[in-house]
Amino acid sequence: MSIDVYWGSGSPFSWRVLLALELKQLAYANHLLQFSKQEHKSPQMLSLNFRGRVPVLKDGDYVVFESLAVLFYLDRKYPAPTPLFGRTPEEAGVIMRVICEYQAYAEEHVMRIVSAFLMAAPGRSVKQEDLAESMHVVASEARSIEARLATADWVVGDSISAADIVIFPSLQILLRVLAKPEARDLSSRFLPLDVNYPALSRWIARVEALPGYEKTYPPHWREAPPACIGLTRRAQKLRARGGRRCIPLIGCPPTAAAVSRLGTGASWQITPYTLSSLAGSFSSASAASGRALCRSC
Ligand SMILES: N[C@@H](CCC(=O)N[C@@H](CS)C(=O)NCC(=O)O)C(=O)O
Repeated sequence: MSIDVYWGSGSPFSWRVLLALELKQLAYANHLLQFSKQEHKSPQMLSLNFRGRVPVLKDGDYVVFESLAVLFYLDRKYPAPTPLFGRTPEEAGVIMRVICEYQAYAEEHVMRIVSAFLMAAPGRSVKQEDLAESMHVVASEARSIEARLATADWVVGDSISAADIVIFPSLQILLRVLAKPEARDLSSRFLPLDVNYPALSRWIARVEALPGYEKTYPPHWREAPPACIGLTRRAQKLRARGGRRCIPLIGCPPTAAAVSRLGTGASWQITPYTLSSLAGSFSSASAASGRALCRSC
């Protein structure tokens, strides 16, 4: 039997499925669909998912869509090596509870913010008050996940689970959007992440360090690295003084994984200052490789 996965770059729902496949160490054929060409609405795709959405997973003759359903299927079908829904009924209950809470109280607001900056249709602007309200809800839901991660490495229990996989891609896309200069007003209470949500920030690095993670990273994000995730306090002061042409940035790139993704000669390099402010996030190899300058410098 062979597994086919149909997905879109930057789709947080698709990203969940890719992460699960990597965690399960499953071989799969990768079908990256172009949203811009409406490939997800082709007759073939509509025959797999009449809603014309991704992700869709086909395992032999069996087809499943809706990302959470795909995770559940994969876990039942391929329980080893990493169970996604816990090892005990109690753990499964908590994992599902956290996922349900995320979907019931946070997801809609995350997607509203993301859509407002990434997919705003001409003539259809989202009201600023609605965005501010969504940001408020997201910030408070993030606080409860932060509390969980303050005492554990993973959102539920002592190993990665479907709860991490469901939440992680949405947080990543949210951070990418909040890093945009036009989102500055909205992001000011949320960013820098490592200052406001240190446990979430460490958790992101933990997920990024998982084997296979790089294969799941949205390909078009590599071509267009995010804008700055946030300035360190010292960098803010330096900027206020106007004393430096180039400002070291915290969170861009946030981890050694991100550095290797961008590669040498990419838009970002690492300054010693950024390195010291992110002590622990960078390997000495990347420390040796240079300076981190703002893209606009
Ligand atoms: N609830 C679905 C959401 C899937 C979804 O909305 N996918 C988006 C990409 S992020 C999509 O395919 N959009 C295409 C469209 O609506 O035309 C899931 O969890 O899989």
